[in-house]
Amino acid sequence: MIKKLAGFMWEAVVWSLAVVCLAGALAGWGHAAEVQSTYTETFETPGSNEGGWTWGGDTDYFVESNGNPGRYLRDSGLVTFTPRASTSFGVASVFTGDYYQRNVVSVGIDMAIPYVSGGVSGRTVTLILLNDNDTPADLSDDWGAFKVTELPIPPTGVAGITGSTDILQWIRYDIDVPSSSSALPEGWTWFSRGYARRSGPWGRLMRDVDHVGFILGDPVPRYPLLAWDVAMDNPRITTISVQ
Ligand SMILES: [Ca+2]
Ligand SMILES: [Ca+2]
Ligand SMILES: [Ca+2]
Repeated sequence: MIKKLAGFMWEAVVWSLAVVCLAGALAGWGHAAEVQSTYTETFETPGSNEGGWTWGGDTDYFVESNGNPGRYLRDSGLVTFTPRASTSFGVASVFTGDYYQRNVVSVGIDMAIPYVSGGVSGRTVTLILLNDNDTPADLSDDWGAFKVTELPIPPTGVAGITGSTDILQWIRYDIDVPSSSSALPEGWTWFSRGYARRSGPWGRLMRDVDHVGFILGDPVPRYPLLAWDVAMDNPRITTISVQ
């Protein structure tokens, strides 16, 4: 009998909670809530690399600890003017696709520069978004836009060593993407590899982004060729949905 009564009371509690929830839902009727959500590739699961993030060479490797936090992707043998942390060409993922429909508000990444062979002061991070013109294997006809931010690239060098592992100086970057803008947003510049298309509608780019990249510098000036040791963790994309 006591058990039965307890069960009944529990049921009553559940029902009253349900009514409270219903009342809350009714009170909020007509007020759509904007919910912001971020997808992050933390690299914590071995073998997981949504979007095929790479430093562009073929010498990327995963390090098990001292990321931001945990596992991260590093390239210690990169020789280039401007390293780029990017998705792989031809790989569809949560980081690419229809930014307009998904209401993308920003993309982000954490980066560190354990070593570089020359001076890089004054450089800032650039975000580039490209459409592959439906030919992912042919980079010459890609087009899109980039934004040179005012965010300095990470400090160079390591903060120390634990055991045999570097302690890196991680910097977090989140860069706005005005996916619902009707024209090229302020601060953005059109990009075309082949000069066949010097510009394109921003709306068309936002509906079909095939490639996302974070460049350690401005893509336009000519920098000296340098040897780099670079690291990335937590590439992410933030969207807003109305519920
Ligand atoms: Ca990680
Ligand atoms: Ca292409
Ligand atoms: Ca496409």
